[in-house]
Amino acid sequence: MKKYYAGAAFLALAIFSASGCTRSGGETQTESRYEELADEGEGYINVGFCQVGSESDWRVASTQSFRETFTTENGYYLLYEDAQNKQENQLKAVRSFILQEVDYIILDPVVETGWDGVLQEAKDAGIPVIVTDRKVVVEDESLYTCWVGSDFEQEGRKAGEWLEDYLADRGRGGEKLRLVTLQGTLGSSAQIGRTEGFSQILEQNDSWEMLEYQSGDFTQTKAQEVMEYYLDTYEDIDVAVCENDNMAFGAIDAIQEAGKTCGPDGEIIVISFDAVRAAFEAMLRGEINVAMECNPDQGPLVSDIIRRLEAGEEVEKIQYVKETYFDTSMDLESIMEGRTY
Ligand code: GYE
Repeated sequence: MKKYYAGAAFLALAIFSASGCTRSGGETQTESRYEELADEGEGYINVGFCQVGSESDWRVASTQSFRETFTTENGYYLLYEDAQNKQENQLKAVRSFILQEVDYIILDPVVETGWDGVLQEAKDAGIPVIVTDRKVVVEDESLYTCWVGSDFEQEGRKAGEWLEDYLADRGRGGEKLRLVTLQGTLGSSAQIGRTEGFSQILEQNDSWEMLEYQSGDFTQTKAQEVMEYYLDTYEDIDVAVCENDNMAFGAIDAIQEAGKTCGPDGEIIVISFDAVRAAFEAMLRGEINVAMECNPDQGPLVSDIIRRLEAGEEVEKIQYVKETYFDTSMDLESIMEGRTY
């Protein structure tokens, strides 16, 4: 077990000063803070987890999964950083984890690129990095130990295939269709994969016209603005593809405020991703047509990887979580009962 070392405090201070986080009391206070961490973490597996932020219900469930898994009862001491959706905050957090000599770094990267430098630093320090949920794209794959998360491209493809089947079942196959997409944070794996997967099916349907793509940054507020703009700009919109549930909620607010309707009995088909509890409720209210499942409960999977690494075992480089989808033709109330998020 590595321990935090007091010398790191001075370097850490430099980082926090640069980020404007120096506390009153300066050097001495910062140094003692790390000495405290050194004591607290002793005897545990020290894990630094760098989370994306708290932009959505999915993210809240993800944070809960990691916090509930990486507890002292389970043998872990967790250092948690919320990056507030900014890669620069994540770079600082990873560097501070390195300085504190944690045993493992868990990274959920906001965007895919720009990680080579800091991951090389972690590798040089001998700290394994487990990437979770979103992916990193790096020149040298040995810069991280493994990745566990969702197959976003498949989610996007399945959403497109669901739409094909839905229309065919209603005798609307081949009908001219106007779609808009509310994309997630640009450059994030969830956005890239979902956009790409859906567009593969879009290309196979000549009668579908994608009017526009705009990012709602995975948030309800931003998505509502984007949908308001779409409704002002385009007279007829048949489908809103929302790359997460919270953006679907924002889109629904905009649709209803514009005096339009959505869902299975409405004018606009709403396709969503994540399938959090509030999305089930929206489906039960008849506002969302379908939610492609994305499982945020990845803490236990990462813990299992760490346990295997601790035992000197090999781990698979890429591990996908199992997922399905839910739509209003299903018995949603009973499905909801067995779900934790
Ligand atoms: O879909 C969205 C969140 O990366 C899968 O991030 C995650 C996405 C999720 O903000 O709700």
